[in-house]
Amino acid sequence: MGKSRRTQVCIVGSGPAGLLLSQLLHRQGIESVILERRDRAYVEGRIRAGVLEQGTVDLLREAGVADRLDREGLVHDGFEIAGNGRRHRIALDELTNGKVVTVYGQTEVTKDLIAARLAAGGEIVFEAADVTPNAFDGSKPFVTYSHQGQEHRLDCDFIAGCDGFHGVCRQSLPQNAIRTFERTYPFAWLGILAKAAPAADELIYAHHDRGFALCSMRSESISRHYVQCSPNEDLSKWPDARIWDELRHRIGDTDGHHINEGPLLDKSITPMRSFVAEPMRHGSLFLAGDAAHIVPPTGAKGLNLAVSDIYYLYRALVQFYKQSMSDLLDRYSDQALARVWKAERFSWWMTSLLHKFPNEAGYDRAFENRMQEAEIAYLMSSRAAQTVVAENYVGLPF
Ligand code: FAS
Ligand code: PHB
Repeated sequence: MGKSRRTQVCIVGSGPAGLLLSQLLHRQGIESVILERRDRAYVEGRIRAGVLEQGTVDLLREAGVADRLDREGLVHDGFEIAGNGRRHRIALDELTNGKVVTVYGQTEVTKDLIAARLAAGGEIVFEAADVTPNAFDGSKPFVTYSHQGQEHRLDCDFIAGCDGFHGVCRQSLPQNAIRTFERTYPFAWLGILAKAAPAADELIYAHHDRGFALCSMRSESISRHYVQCSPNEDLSKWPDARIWDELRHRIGDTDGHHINEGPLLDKSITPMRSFVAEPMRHGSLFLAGDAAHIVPPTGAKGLNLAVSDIYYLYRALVQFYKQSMSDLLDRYSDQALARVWKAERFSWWMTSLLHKFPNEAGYDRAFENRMQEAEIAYLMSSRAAQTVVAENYVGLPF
């Protein structure tokens, strides 16, 4: 074994979960090292989430990384649902006594966190290969990895598995140590990032007979749109013109919003799944973010759930190091999962309500399609139903 050294918390993965945990711990004088498989450009270039709950904004402020977010983030106090030939605005602030969301790309959150970590002398080992968690059943875990041809061993007190759905940490757990729950959906999202003004001032979620569509944004000059497609879609069958045409059909160009075309900066397919691994702790290894759970992006919960996991894990680690207590660490998995499952429910419900489900062989979905239409009509007519949507969309309390 080559170089051997020690830190307090070894964080695997430099996505939002890993970076935010490292930054929050640093501000409490707790040392961490982040081991990241990819290079910095790849991590900063991934185009993903766009809507931040208030709890996420508050924690980014507490981490001292929200200056640009506060300058450039777009505060939204409502969004629209289109369906059954109508549109209805969900007035978030009115329905939740003033709560709102902020539109600010995950890529920007990641860039702000990486810049803050490096400016503070934080250590992010990019292009760390063969990262392997060891001895996490006991109190002397360590992580091995290779970097620039050199083997390394990093001894630590805790391992934070922030390495996403395809990461190594959850896969390193003994099969009988976790129980998983999964639902895959018979559709995906084709997402585009375009140099074009947004279709409207707020997001529009559309249920349509041709499939779901979502018009979102990143700024006044950058649009982020999605159309439902098949899970094994061939991107080459979706030239730009077809995407713009589908968006126009599904959203409906009417007064108050208009699909503005422009050059595409990105075009990609996002699979849709609901997934939870229980528990989120195994000995001195703690899973957080996509490493532990996945939601379909319809409810804009993925990034925000990663942040709430970090809120619980950060507080627990501070209690351990500052007060030599571990009850919050012992409660981490139950506390995080209680909020995860509520967000899983909302994301599953919003996905089931707004997407067009294909008829399966020998099963006619005519009744379910009418149920969708009836639920959308009820949602548009009931303040109580809109309040349920609004309080979940702005984010349930941590
Ligand atoms: P991440 O996956 O962001 O980060 C994990 C990190 O670990 C990555 O940098 C990875 O390279 C690294 N890693 C993996 N394996 C490793 C290993 N063995 N060793 C070291 N490092 C390793 N959410 C929304 O709310 N709205 C959206 O529109 C939305 N769109 C999405 C589109 C796509 C294509 C994907 C995949 C996800 C999307 N999400 C969306 C969810 C997404 O935002 C996640 O919830 C968020 O990135 C979770 O952050 P992390 O848990 O940090 O995981
Ligand atoms: C986005 O802007 O990428 C976005 C917004 C809301 C969602 C999903 C994605 O529900």
